[in-house]
Amino acid sequence: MIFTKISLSVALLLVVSSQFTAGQFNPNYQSGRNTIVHLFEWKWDDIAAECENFLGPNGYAGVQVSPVNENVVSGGRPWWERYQPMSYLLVTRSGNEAQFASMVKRCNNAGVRIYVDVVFNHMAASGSNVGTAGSTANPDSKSFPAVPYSSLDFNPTCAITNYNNAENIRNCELVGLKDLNQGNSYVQDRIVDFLNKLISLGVAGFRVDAAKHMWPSHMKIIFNRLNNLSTSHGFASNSRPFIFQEVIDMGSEAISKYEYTGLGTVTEFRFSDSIGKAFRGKDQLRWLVNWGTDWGFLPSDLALVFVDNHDNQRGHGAGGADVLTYKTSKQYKMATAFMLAHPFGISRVMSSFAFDDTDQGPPTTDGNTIRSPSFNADGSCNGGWVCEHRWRQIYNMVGFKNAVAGTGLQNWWDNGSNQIAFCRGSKGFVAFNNDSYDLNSSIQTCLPAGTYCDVISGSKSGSSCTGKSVVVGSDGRATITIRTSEQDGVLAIHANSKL
Ligand code: AAO
Repeated sequence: MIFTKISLSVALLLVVSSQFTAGQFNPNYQSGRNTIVHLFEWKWDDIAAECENFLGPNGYAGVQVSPVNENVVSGGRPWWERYQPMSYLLVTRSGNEAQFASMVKRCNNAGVRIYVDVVFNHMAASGSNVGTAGSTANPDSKSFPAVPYSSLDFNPTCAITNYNNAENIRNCELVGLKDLNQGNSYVQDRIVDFLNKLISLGVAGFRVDAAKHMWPSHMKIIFNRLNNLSTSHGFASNSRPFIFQEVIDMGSEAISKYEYTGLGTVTEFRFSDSIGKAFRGKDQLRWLVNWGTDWGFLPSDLALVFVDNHDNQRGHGAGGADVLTYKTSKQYKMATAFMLAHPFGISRVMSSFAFDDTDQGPPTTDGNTIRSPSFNADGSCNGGWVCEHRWRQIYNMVGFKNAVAGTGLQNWWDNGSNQIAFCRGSKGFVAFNNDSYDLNSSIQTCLPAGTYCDVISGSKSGSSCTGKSVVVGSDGRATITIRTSEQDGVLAIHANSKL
């Protein structure tokens, strides 16, 4: 009898905990939406308006927002001050708690989910001692009274010096940031309270900063204690927060990304590196025929993929000269179009502010207050904001990805070099030309006969197309032309761009 009771409760526990972990892989998108955009350093009020005016209407699924909790105020206001927590009060240069709560609500109502970049590996480094909510701390003595944390809550002081040693990576300080001990139950409580508060405000999940620097066994305890997503914010009951962990694993260090895949999805930095090399011409595009796990990537549903992120676009993290950014716009748009056309991975689009100096913070009105983006007649941004997500070639491919959802890749075509094309079921077709000569060939598009608007060179507007039109014959074939003189090296047509 006792035995049955115990085994029953063990079984129940197993069911419950497996449900918990299983849910953390689902991005909780609203239906028909498939792409996250990182609105790096945007203010909450501006994100709310962007959800309503642009992201919702253009089919974006979610926004990764910059860290929401109080950070240190650093001289010159570099962007990276936000990765130095002072407390878990929700006050930053992006806005306060009321503004954050209002943004989450307005975005959910617009069909767009919010994912918070959460920093709980560490607290601020020595240096400044005042935060964006006015809290003071003494990082030198590991005293953060606004949490409160004391020296008892941190690992002993030592520096990360050896990426071939897991203990050093996880128990020592990343660039001098005071290293919290997530094995400590008091620290776990503070982190769980912080994350559950965000869940109560309606967020859909978390980007876990510096996950590589924390023990997976500690993170598992924390994630399993998170509440289900809030049904009052429109999530299905029993939905688990989506987790994507920042783990840089290029294949040559002590820590493997596979140590984290039991907990949630993981950022796939090899994707960023490989796609940059390919579209910079260091790899022929024809080799992309087996793009995916054959390239050393995580399985598709575990891989959070991107062309660039806020670190590697400016040489931080796993940054290399091969990473493509807005600064190399033709190749960047091609790589982004490939990411969004291809079925591999959970895709994230980067949205940057322009910078020359890699420490430079976002545009401001007075050196401190973040400036709101303003918009040109064609919808693009100005005022120092690049807004890649508002580039036609990018947002129209977000629409392409939505239109072809659920289909596989088929009918791969290439010219033996840098001209490639493929179909997504009978819903979409895309072609790329990265050769130094024109593409002009008859290719199978897999689409029903008709005239389609190329969503790269223009957009469908009523019954006409502002860009190139493509005529698909009754055999599914079409003459595809991408000249080297054109602004873009891509052509894309899909079910919803039929004229
Ligand atoms: C700032 C100052 C520092 C100062 C510090 C404290 O810049 O000079 O000491 O404050 O006062 C961001 C900035 C930092 C900034 C920090 C705090 O990037 O510059 O420090 O805020 O304000 C590692 C981590 C990874 C981390 C990345 C930047 O593993 O988690 O460094 N990214 C996240 C955030 C990031 C943030 C933090 C973490 C901290 O996205 O924005 O920092 O919250 C190897 C390792 C990687 C390691 C890199 C960099 O990478 O594998 O794990 O990333 O080294 O050290 C090839 C290899 C690749 C290798 C790379 C570089 O690509 O394939 O594996 O080379 O060697």
